[in-house]
Amino acid sequence: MSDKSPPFMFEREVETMPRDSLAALQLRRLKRSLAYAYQKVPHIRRKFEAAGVAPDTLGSLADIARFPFTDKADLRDAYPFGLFAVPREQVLRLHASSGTTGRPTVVGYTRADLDLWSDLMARTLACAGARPGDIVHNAYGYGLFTGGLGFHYGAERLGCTVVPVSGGGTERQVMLMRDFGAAILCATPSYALNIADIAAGMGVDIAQLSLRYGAFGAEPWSEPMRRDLEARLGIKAVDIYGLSEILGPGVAAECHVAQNGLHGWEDHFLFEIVDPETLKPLPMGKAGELVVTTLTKEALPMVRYRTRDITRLSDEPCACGRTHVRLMRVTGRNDDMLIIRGVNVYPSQVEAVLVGFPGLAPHYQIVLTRDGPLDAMTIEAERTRDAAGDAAACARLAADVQHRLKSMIGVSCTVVVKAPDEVPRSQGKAVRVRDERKKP
Ligand code: DLL
Repeated sequence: MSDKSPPFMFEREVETMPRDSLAALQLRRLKRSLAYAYQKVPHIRRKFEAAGVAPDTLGSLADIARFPFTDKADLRDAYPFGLFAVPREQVLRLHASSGTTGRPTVVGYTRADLDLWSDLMARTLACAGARPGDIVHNAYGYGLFTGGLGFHYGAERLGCTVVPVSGGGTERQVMLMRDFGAAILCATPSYALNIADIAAGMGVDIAQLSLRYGAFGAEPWSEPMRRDLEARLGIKAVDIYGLSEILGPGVAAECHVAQNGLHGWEDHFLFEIVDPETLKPLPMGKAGELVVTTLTKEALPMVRYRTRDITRLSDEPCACGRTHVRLMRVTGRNDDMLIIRGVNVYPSQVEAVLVGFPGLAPHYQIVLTRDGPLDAMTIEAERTRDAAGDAAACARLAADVQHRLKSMIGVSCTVVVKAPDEVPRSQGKAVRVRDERKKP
């Protein structure tokens, strides 16, 4: 491919549509989707009535701000199928969140939804650099989590050869990637790192294999982590975003061309950013909470779903030629934000300081404890194999990291440097925070 040829796209016409045509398409679809949700889902109808709005009062995209939000509590209250807009018999697939706090969140898909999902995942993978004919090594977990099957059907739709390996059995994963000649690795960034470590331990240099791109998402990660993964795996690492309540993966994807923000698939979703406190819409470019309305979903239409994810949008032209708005990285969920002695901290900010720090491996956990009336934060980091392991050297390294964290994010914490392999490894979404505050 010469530098001048446009990048491959799965649906070029819609992905490069002029923004005014895209807005007109969104408005048409939004009107239809609001009317559909109102008619088919009593819970949504009641919410609209309580807010004094009806679908036919929407004249412009901005009018969406008058409609009520939906959030996780709506899904939980309607557990398991209460928000479905179609009879259960028309739902061909269910997925669910792990539900660490109470009932899981259940989502459903009609045949048309599954088709749409495959198309959007084919677009997502192409955006990330995959081509028909590529071998796609899919290490996202298969099961109720949307990652595994989402990537699986998208890769097939694009015309790739899928290796449905799921998470775990990491040594075997390395062997299969090498022997089959994987071109695309799909995994959470933390699991990709685990794969890189295990490969190194096996004496396999993944950077020398045929791998070209990593499609990494399902958890927040940082630019230093991207650089680390790219160097170790010899790939371009691309960020993929999505959430089950809206679809699963396939809501937004970074392009391998610019690697600078994730194109949200605006022909199927309406994106808003609101102030997380006042819930008022924020203008393009301002950071706040991402709110998504589905424009074409059948089984589970969502109106103004509060993702709790913090990001900002950009409608600046992108080097890849796609016109769809970009999510400029997702820092993490509002609920993931830690408040340590009055300072707001996201785990991904801590990660950005730790990854690439001389002498540290890119593995960490944040432990929260009580120190009298105050919350205290301890960072458990891990030294690299070639860093000195004596107590004095570890204490010096810990002090350096502590100092850097204080100057970069303004937070005072304790850093403990552990021996190689002592920080737990991830096989899916990494557990970044261990909250020991509630324990007696
Ligand atoms: O994580 C869907 C997915 C699978 C996305 C595979 C990408 C790749 P849930 O399990 O419902 O769905 O979790 C959704 O994970 O609201 C974010 O808080 C977080 N998240 C997902 N992708 C990213 C990302 C899948 N790229 C929740 N960056 C979302 C930061 C992410 N956070």
